[in-house]
Amino acid sequence: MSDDDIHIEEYDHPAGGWGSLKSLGSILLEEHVALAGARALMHQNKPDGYACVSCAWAKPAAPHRFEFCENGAKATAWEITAKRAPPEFFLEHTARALEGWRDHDLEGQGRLTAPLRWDAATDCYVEVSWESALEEIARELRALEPSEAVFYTSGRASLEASYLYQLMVRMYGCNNLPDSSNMCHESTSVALPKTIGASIGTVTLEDFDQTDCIFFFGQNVGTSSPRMLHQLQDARRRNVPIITFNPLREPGLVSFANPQSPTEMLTAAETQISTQYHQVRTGGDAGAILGLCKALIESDDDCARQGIPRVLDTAFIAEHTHGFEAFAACARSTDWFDIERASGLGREALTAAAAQYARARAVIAIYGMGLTQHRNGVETVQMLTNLLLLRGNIGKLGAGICPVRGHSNVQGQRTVGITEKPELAPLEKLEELYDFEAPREKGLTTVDACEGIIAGRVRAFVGLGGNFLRAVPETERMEKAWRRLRLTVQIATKPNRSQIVHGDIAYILPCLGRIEIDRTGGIEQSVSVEDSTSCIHASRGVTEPASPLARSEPWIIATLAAALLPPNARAPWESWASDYALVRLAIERTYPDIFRDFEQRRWQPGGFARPLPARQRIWKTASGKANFIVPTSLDADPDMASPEGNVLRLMTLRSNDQFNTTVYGYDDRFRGVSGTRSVLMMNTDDIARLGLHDGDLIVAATVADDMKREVGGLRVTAHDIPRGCAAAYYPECNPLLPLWHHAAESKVPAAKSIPIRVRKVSGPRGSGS
Ligand SMILES: Nc1nc2c(c(=O)[nH]1)N[C@H]1C(S)=C(S)[C@@H](COP(=O)(O)OP(=O)(O)OC[C@H]3O[C@@H](n4cnc5c(=O)[nH]c(N)nc54)[C@H](O)[C@@H]3O)O[C@H]1N2
Ligand SMILES: Nc1nc2c(c(=O)[nH]1)N[C@H]1C(S)=C(S)[C@@H](COP(=O)(O)OP(=O)(O)OC[C@H]3O[C@@H](n4cnc5c(=O)[nH]c(N)nc54)[C@H](O)[C@@H]3O)O[C@H]1N2
Ligand SMILES: [Mo]
Repeated sequence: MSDDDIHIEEYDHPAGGWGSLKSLGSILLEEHVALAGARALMHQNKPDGYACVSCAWAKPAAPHRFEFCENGAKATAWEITAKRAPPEFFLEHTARALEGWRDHDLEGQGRLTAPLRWDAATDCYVEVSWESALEEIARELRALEPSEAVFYTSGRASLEASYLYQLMVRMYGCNNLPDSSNMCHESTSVALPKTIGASIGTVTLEDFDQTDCIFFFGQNVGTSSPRMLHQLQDARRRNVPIITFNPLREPGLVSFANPQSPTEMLTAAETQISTQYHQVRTGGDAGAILGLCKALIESDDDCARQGIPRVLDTAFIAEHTHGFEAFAACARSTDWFDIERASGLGREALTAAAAQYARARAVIAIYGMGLTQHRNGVETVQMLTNLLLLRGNIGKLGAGICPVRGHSNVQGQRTVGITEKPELAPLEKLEELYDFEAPREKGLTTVDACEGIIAGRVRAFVGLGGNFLRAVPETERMEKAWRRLRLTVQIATKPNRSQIVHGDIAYILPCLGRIEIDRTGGIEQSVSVEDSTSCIHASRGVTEPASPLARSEPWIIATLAAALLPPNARAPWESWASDYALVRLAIERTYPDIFRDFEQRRWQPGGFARPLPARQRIWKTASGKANFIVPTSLDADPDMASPEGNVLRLMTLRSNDQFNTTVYGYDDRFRGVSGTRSVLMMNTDDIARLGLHDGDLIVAATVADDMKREVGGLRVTAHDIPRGCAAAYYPECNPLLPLWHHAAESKVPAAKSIPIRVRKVSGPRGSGS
């Protein structure tokens, strides 16, 4: 890429709008699926169609005519692409040669078409039969201790595939089931059971219709869950205030033009999304939210003294909560100075936000990776529930907590047993149904799995989707260790680096995507997924499969299980492989409360909702109440010696042109970056203070004592971001993220607060100044 292709400018248009239509048309053309793509999109997120493979946002019962967004359409085009990576491609390029390829170019080859095995003599992946592949994988796994194998899942696989996968792994003998949520919303799954007795959000679409105030923390809606902009736009039409906390001024959170509304498009009308925008310091949310709570509690104290109506919902607090006094004491005694320092926000700004909160009958709090991917991610999520509990904003129409899930079925996978925590899986039930002894030892999280791979304790890695090696921290050490694995198996749709770097025995197994018609067993199969609002939907593919040799995920897992496990009449793997209705029956038997009448109800428009006791104010916690939690610290990053000085706090995030490690292209339209991903967004004062200039090329180095971690070739880019904070793209910057730098309890890598220093290499455009 030449420098002339790189453009950086400010973006001052609304999210959505013409820009998004243009971008959509071009990706359908690039993937050579203009017609097929347009046809498929009409079925996206529709009751009889397929669930989008991009984000997990709710699929309404009465969908829009076009119930998709720019990024969902990109994901569709990327999956149903006419491009192919057939065995010939792998014969032409050795694995070593492919190591030099960028993520975009690897996946850009297109869909995998045949099972492949790495051949040591030629260093090429070579076509093999399914039978021999699954036979050898099973043999290799049987030769190991079960604890030496890791079975990863990325959050796309259906409920059916996920259920079979966890059952296979447990019958094999371990709980080593890390998944992408270990890097994502695990902070939520650990935080919420202690506060409200649920591991998932409580908000449904109905609440969006009834809310009268929305708080929005650390989630980039315009890129990561654009269909939610419909709910936000509707709320704004009703004059509902939206109060946003984000270090970056993200255009999708500022304003939106609906590309599906002809009038808005013709008149260039746009909706203001955020009514207050607080550019909190990265990692400053615990401080900011404590500030909101302090303002509310202190004004409530005033009301109590004056004998006038209270600010807090004292009846709710008395009846439904535990620990209020201790939390209130903490809020009262924390100094505004400390809150301002931690959050980077002034007392007036926080008091103004608290005043909006106090005026609202029902408040929704939405959040994403900006809260969960910090060392104190769990406590920050708990702080957010503290705020909601103050005015009874859980278990009330129009109110609740709304973690925006990442992958399209990541929440559902947990529902059917994908978890490394044995206590969260229905082990007794599984034992009763399948007559085996389920393992009780704790399994490995993503971070544990990485440690095990580096230490050589883990010998085999099976990936059900995803691109583990690129998604995890500590890229360089991980790549070295990955090569020492005995067995690597990737069930995937596209080539990626987790396959190209590989173990002694390595397989790539091509699977069908969810958008494709699945004719396994000679019938048209369908699958099911759960969205961010806990509604469970059927999903049926609509396009022809990429290759006759690609197999469905349920088939691959069930066939591997049949080869791997001793015969067991109770676990009919062969039948499961060819009729997913039988898998759904097994899911219903395992979880009768959630999946009653699963086969029928999943076709209901809008899906069927999981029972959620917290919505009814039934608190499944140890105290039987909703718990206030006192924070141990407001500091997002105890490792960071001095947040001032020349240390910057780096957040690694997504562009508008990627889905996680899948890089569609090199433009981040909303942030005004095009033609490159190698940028370091910085505050102009920091640029000047550190003796840098916009456009300088720098090396970023992690501030950590244990070893050197660097990423070079980054271009200093002035951006509207608080002083002391910086931003760059994931996964390119993952070499900077130490494996030990993760959230307490949840072990989610703290990808949003990496302490770094920068070193100049050359001046703008390589002038060497
Ligand atoms: N198009 C597209 N959609 C996606 C994905 C994708 O890659 N592309 N990924 C999917 C997945 S798996 C996930 S988990 C979600 C991720 O969706 P998001 O949660 O939106 O994740 P990020 O892009 O990492 O951005 C996080 C946002 O948090 C802000 N932020 C960073 N640090 C802080 C902080 O300390 N405090 C606050 N308040 N804000 C902060 C950033 O400025 C950014 O706006 O999206 C899903 N949807
Ligand atoms: N620094 C930093 N690191 C991060 C993050 C961050 O914000 N910053 N975010 C973290 C988060 S939130 C997440 S969720 C993880 C994501 O980590 P992963 O879920 O592991 O990664 P993806 O990029 O979503 O996986 C892409 C690959 O999935 C395969 N694939 C696509 N569709 C299918 C399918 O239908 N079936 C199968 N079997 N395979 C398929 C394709 O081959 C593709 O190459 O990354 C985490 N890592
Ligand atoms: Mo995620």
